[in-house]
Amino acid sequence: MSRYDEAARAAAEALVPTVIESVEFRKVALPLRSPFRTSFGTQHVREVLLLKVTIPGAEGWGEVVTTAAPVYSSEYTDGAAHVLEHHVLPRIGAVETVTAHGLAELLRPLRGHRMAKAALELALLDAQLRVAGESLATHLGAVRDRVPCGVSIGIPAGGIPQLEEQVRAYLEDGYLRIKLKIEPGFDVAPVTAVRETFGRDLPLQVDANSAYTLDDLAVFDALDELGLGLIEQPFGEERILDHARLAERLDTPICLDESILDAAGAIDAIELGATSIVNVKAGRVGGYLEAVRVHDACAAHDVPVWCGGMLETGIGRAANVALAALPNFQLPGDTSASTRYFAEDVTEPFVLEDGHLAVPTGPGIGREPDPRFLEQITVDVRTLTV
Ligand code: NPG
Repeated sequence: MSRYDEAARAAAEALVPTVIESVEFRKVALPLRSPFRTSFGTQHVREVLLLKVTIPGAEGWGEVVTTAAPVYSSEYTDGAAHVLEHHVLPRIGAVETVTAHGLAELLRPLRGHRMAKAALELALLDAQLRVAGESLATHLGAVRDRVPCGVSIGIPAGGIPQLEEQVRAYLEDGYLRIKLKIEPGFDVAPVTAVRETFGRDLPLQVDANSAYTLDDLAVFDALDELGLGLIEQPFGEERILDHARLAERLDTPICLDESILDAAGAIDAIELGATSIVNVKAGRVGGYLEAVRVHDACAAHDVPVWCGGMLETGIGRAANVALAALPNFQLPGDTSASTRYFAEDVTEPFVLEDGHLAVPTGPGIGREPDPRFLEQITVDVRTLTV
């Protein structure tokens, strides 16, 4: 048994199986401070489904990181609510007790829907850790008390001048690396401009969100000249070998995001030569516990990882920052401060200090939403008993 397996077993054994009394489904709409445009669309408001799990002795929170429409992946928010209500909760109701560490196995017969499952697992984990008096960071194996932060910049309506203004402002805020969203027609020119304006030393990477195909090699050959830290998810989620072909051709590392759905898939992609750096998002891989397994699998292959973001509220952000404190998170994440997204966050905000966010130390995720603010931004709320 590896060190990681032993640590995982010890962590799992620390939590006592519990009944789930109820799950609150709360859809909230948080206005974004500025629209966020990627190759798959523009978001003006972060509409997000929050889950509150009640167990004897505690409540816990989780965040469904889906988009409103199935444009990042096949999951979407109302679909996640449906699968949770009609398929996930009945399976939980059918067993006496559950523990966060057993949830993925219990739900294995339900294919996919990883973001929905991940949110429930997080809410249950948060509640169980509050009962146990342990922080999520400690539970997952964190080795740092603060994490270095990058920022992801959407495609600006105002073109290159506005992009450069945003890069300048984020660097002044202290962000340690810049990620630019690209799409066909907005790629080589803006990235070249940013490189020329801010110099070769600026830690810079790009994210295509699956928008290209192997017909676009000329774009990637040009990007390869720009000294980027990585190129993220150039091709479709299923196109693993295409990514391997591109990786073979370029000096710039290819980093997969959408394609990596679990630890076994991460190993496949690494061994096929399709990715040499991995973006870890807990929702995309079905939960924070599987995210740790992805982290461990990458570490075993000497592949560094970093923590992606899905415009999370303070709830998901708290958990992301805990995850990003694990040892193989070697690059700054998309774990930006609350003010990068929202005028007001649902929890105590995450504040950038010297380019870093502090890892929460309280029990569970270490943050609680403000009930009054939650009420103000709630679009829909209902409570289901299990
Ligand atoms: O800082 O949370 C953040 C955003 C980072 O670019 C980012 N997220 O494709 O990775 C992505 C993108 C995203 C955001 C995807 C929201 C889906 C929803």
